[in-house]
Amino acid sequence: MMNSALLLIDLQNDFCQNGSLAVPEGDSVIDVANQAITLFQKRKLPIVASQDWHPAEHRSFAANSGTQVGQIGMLNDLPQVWWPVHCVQETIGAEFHPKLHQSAVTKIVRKGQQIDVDSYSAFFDNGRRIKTELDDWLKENHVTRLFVMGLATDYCVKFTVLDALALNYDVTVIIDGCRGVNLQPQDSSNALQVMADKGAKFIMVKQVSTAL
Ligand code: VGL
Ligand code: ZN
Repeated sequence: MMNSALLLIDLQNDFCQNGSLAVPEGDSVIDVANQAITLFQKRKLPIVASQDWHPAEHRSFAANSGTQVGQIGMLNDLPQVWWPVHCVQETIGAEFHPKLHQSAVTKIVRKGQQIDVDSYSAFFDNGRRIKTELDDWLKENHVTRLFVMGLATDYCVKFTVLDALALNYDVTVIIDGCRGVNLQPQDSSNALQVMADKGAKFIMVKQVSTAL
């Protein structure tokens, strides 16, 4: 028997329309998230949401590192894409999308608080030095199977899925619930390919109820 949880990645205003790091069609996944939430709620299964949660001084922000948005540099010995200011703690941009049924969320996991390291994955920072509370929480709740969706396919969804697989979770990506930044046009399709190569399964949200 595998215990499933829904893992919603960064469904926050700054990644949606008019946000500072708006993902193309980002808003369209909110409705998909709500459909999945209803299914998990009915079965009393956990619903976890990650939240990108940066201090205003975060060094992944181009403005704080004297760099250009979208360029790549180094931060603390790690390759770093320079981002616009986004998901600053306690701002509207960091809040979940207003249409998300967030009262159904069982657990919120915040990431990216450390000023000099980015944190795409909901499990670890990009240097894999610090673990968030996600893995321990899932283990305490006997979760072995994750249904993952959200923003952005080519960053936070990708790295969360790869870490989940490395931690031996059974991982299914709800593909119509994901959208990517696509700094390069193929970034999201490449990310999905890497996830598949490492063992992730893909389904559409309408197939979730029979997969549970
Ligand atoms: C994300 C870039 C920077 C994401 C977060 O949620 O995919 N991308 N911070
Ligand atoms: Zn971020």
